[in-house]
Amino acid sequence: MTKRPDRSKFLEDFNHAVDEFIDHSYNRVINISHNDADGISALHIIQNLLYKLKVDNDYFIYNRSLSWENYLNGILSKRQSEKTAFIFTDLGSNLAELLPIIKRRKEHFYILDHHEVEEFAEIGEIPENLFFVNPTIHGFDGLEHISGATLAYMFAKRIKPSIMKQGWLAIIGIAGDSLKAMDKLQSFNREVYEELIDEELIEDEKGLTLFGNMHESIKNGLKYSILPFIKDFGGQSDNLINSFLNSIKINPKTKVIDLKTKEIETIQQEANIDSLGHYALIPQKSGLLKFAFEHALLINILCFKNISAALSIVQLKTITRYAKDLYAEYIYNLVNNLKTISNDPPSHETEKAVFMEVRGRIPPSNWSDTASFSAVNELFNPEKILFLGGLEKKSGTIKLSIRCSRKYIEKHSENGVNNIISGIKKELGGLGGGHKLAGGIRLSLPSYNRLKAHSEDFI
Ligand SMILES: [Mn+2]
Repeated sequence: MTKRPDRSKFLEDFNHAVDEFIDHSYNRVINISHNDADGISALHIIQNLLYKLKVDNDYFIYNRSLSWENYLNGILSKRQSEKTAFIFTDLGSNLAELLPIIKRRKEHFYILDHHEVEEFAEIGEIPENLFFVNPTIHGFDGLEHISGATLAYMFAKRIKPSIMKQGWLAIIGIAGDSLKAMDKLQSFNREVYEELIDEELIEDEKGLTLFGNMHESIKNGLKYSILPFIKDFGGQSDNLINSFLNSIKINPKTKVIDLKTKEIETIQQEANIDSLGHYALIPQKSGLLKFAFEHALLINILCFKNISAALSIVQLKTITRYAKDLYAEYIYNLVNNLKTISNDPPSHETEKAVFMEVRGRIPPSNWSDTASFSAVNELFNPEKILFLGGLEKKSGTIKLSIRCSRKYIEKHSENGVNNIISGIKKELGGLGGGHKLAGGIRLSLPSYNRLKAHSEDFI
């Protein structure tokens, strides 16, 4: 699995898909995308392309709560046409599920995804009506090297170069998925990032990175930063943080982005944080929406609360009161959840796994992000796999967010979260999938209990 990225193999798939898409001049194109910031950004890029091409189009958002069979049943029409194409963005790599469906259809399917493919070697032949573009099968990292929106951007821009103006959407996708400062980007993510800086479509800045609150004062930055989560200040009282800042002669009201180099040095030293990095700004937007990371996070938040608000915020230049309130509430909760995770003992711990059953302590809509930010901030033992979740009332199943640290992947590169999920599904059933570092699964209660009792068998 840790093979070197093979760029020419990937570009072969990519160019083939682009050529086929251009050659077929479809009458109708339906985009299916993922319900997160990366997926929503990819969706907007493809919608822009289809608008420019003047193709009749439609879109759907898939949240993985149904099997592909059941989900597509409601979308695929009885009448089949070769003049219709489906473009899947930021999803569609569950090939074992999807291939039997695609084989029965006349429509063409373009899958532009960066999630790992389960057991790709065993998939067999790809049907003729499927154009499968996934850089992870050629050794690329789906988080650092290329986001779903980056791939959608590359595809759309190849067909219509003027799509470059929508390139900032790719940066939203990258910021939402990679959870890293922009100086850590590699490969296609980096190339697209630099291209957009050169074209002045985005701005790159260097400074103290307190992601989640880059648009705020240093007082709120320390209090509500989620990347890094600052143990001494995260979720603490204003008084405590203000007196700390006053003691080092920094005005608590100074905006994070206005801090001088000397002040940044002092804060890093005195607060014992190491958080100097690059961040991206979207020039045509203002306030929170100007900051790529915060904008992406806001889309992720809205995806859970109000999918149409998530779709429309992308078009706005300034944030709505509704979205602003949701964001503030979310950050407040997440910071407190991270405090809970860093203070509370696990519900169950084995040699290789940490189970956190958080129903009642953390609201279900926060599980996935609490797990992600616990992992990137290493709030649990980074040598172990985190299973965080509990009973989801509406589905009656146990919903688990599964995470591991980058440290873990460096040691066990062949056995990331996606492989663990595949193994669990094979033995215990359930629905789910993911990346090397992050994924999710829904299990029945008996299956969950078996997982807990025999977690070592799956890791
Ligand atoms: Mn993605």
